Amino acid sequence: MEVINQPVQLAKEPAAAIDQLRYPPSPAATVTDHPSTRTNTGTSTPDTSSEVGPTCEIDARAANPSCSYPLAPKSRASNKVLTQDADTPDAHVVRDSRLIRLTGIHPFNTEAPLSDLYNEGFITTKDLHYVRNHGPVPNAEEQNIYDWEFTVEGMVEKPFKLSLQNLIDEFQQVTYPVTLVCAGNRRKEQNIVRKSRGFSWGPAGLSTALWTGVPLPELLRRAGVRRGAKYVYFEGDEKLPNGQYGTSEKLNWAMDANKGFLIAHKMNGEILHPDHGKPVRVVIPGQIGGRSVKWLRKIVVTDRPSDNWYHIYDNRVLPTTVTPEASDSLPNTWKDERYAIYDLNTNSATAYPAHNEVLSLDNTQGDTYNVRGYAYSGGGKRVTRVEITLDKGRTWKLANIKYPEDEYRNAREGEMLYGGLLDMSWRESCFCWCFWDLDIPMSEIASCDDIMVRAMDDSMMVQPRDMYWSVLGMMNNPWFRIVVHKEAHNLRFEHPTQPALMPGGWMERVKKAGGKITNGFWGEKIGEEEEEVEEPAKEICMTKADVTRLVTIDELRKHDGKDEPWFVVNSQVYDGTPFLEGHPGGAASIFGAAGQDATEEFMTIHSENAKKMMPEYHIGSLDEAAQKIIAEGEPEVETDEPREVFLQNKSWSKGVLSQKTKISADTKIFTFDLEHADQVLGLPVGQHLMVRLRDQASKDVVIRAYTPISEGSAKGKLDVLVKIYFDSPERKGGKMTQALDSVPVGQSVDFKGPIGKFEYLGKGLCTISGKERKVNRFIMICAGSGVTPIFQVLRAVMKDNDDPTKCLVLDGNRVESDILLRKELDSLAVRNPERCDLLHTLTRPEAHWGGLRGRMGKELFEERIGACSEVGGDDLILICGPEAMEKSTHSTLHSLGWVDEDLLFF
Ligand SMILES: Nc1nc2c(c(=O)[nH]1)N[C@H]1C(S)=C(S)[C@@H](COP(=O)(O)O)O[C@H]1N2
Ligand SMILES: [Mo]
Repeated sequence: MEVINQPVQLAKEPAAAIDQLRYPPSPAATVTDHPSTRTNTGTSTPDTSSEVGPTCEIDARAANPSCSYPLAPKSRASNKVLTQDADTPDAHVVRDSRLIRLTGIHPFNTEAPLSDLYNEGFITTKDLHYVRNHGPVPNAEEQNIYDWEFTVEGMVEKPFKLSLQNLIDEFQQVTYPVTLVCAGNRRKEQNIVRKSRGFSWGPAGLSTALWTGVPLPELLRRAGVRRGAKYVYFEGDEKLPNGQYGTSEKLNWAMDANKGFLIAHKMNGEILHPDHGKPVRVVIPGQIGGRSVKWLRKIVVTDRPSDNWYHIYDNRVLPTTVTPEASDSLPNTWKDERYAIYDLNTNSATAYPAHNEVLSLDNTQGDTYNVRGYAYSGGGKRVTRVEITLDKGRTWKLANIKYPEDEYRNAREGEMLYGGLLDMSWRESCFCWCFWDLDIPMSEIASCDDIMVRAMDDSMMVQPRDMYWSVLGMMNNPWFRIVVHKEAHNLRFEHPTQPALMPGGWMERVKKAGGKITNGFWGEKIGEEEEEVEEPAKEICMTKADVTRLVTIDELRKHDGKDEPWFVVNSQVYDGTPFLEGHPGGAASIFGAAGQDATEEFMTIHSENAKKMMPEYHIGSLDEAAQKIIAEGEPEVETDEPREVFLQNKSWSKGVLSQKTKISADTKIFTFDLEHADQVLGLPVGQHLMVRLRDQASKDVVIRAYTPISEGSAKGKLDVLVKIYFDSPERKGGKMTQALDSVPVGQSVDFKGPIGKFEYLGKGLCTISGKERKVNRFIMICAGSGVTPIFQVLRAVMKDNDDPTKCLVLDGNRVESDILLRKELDSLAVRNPERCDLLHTLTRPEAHWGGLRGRMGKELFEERIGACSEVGGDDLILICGPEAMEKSTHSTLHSLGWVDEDLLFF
């Protein structure tokens, strides 16, 4: 492989000249060229200036009294660990109580009140710097922070590991100001238009600090980048639901000193604050904050963009046509690099007038008001124009712009700040926010309806009037609009939104009043436009209007058997008899509820459609005495007699979680101990059980049906295989599966059952809703974790050598590693070649995959299953998978002539 040690050599330019261009000669420049010859100051002597904290300000000023560049205002010395954080994994982090929490208590995602942020000036203190943490903050203090190590590896000649101490000792340090902006800045505005998959940032999701560290090109040069490498991946330390936080960048940007990629270990002259990456982070100027990986552990040079979950499913702007629901099934859209955000877009917001600021109109003749705020652009571009309109964009006024960043460019040659070279004179790029302001006569403000601002950058791109809404709600940058209200002798100003769940702002107000915010006129009525008022979600009525009968507890209790099973939901009494056959959960689950209050199970398991059917079965309501008895709950019947069978259909039995076995990235087998070693589970083949637990976060009770993978006749133990749908920053995961995953070993979970309308009796005989049916061949179609009930039936069929029944199994997955119970399935097929035909098909197979490819659609079914030859014949199709798959399978089978009589959906 050809070696590119210094990409500059490819350009046929003298390397030294380019280097000089990038790093103008300075007293320390030679050190950079020969890092190995530099005398190491010894591991026990960390950079002392970092401990000096605020006095750095004095040092910098003393070294250069003429310097005019801003330094950070003083941080609050009194900050300590906040009581809110005490019970979280972040109990080691000292924070400022002014920060507004956007995602509850934990993880810590916060912005300062806009006025406070603006008032701090150009450099933000660590107290008010916005924070975006996907998970817990690593505790770097668990070791000496200077021993913190990270690697430089991948497609490099000389991979190496570096401690923070090495980073400080062996490389030239630099310092410069950078504004970090979260891609979600101003997202609340998008969320009001339409809920996106992201939490609600106000306009203060940005901050500026002086970062000290080593330019990334220096590290990459030491490692020697190999030919063919095109990307560089950064990975953080903290463990998150979807793996480590990591993201990649284009390598040629990372190598380019103009782009300013920095490996930083100081912020405003101090050791990094834990929330901001203590002790080492990446800082990538001009780009969204999401690329600046904190708590850095790995730098990996690669030939392709990262497949880290957070690189794919975070920090993207998908086309505006993609809805949150649709995005779930568009992995290729997510992976499309064109939709990944790197450079920031041009944006601006108004800090003053502040939200709810009130101005008296008395004696203001001749006065002006100084309207002011911030603006920024991306990729090093400069904000070249800021304009204000008081008449909805018909006319504009030019605002003044201040660029404090320029003041650092005037530093003397070789000037040091916080132990790093302050060397920006050669770099044209603008990596920081700027401030704009304009004095506007009070008379004009008093007579306008709104004040709007827009900025333009040096490529003449101007902020748009209209919002570009997208699934993740990122990069929101339409004109920032403040509404002016005239109230008696006062003016009151109203910003678009307030951050997080805080009420307030014209957007919310306009929407509630039925205005359509995206109509091009900020939701104000134009002409005869129809008002669209959002319907509040309606409670579904489950009662029949003319039912007046009062039911006593004795009456209810009489109907506790298979004969006329009655059950109670929300104090209303229903007769399940007419629905025994039609119930998708089988008659058994109605029998299970007979004579009882089934509110909890019913409400958590059933869809809106199911609820709509309820009036048909409504026969009365419980009388007061009965309601009281039900509300107080049943006394638990305790018996000393050890029970033979674990599952009961009328009461919950407790299984104790004894083991969690991880079998893939998101799938685990949960093993429960039954009440005693000889107790049988008691689950007929083909049936399911209900699992009940309490979600620790919301305290809600959750109930779901599962099919265990242990056999129904198994004794003492119960194994349930569960794919866990983790929460992601932008999407709620599975409530049940995550709650189950967080149950600690040793804790109990409730089970009840069996339920289900299908049962396999053996030798081809089964029952469906109680009716017997003889089957010669099962056609089993499953996907993902839908394999579990299929597996249970398949195993029972194959276990009995005298059972002549055949099985065709079609198991669809995405990639090979997604196939669940692979070994078990394959071994059943291998041992029964005559009877078991097992086919795996993958939609995203790796190159070496030798099995079927593609979706489980018409083509596959036609070829493998064929058309239905006889309705109610010898074939029965069992189907289990995600809802979308079940639906499409249903219609495809219909088109092949199969009818519902021969289909069974688990
Ligand atoms: N390791 C790690 N790095 C991370 C994140 C994270 O959660 N973990 N969040 C990213 C995002 S989305 C942003 S906007 C910035 C925020 O940096 P700050 O918290 O220092 O302001 O950090 C980025 N780097
Ligand atoms: Mo972010």
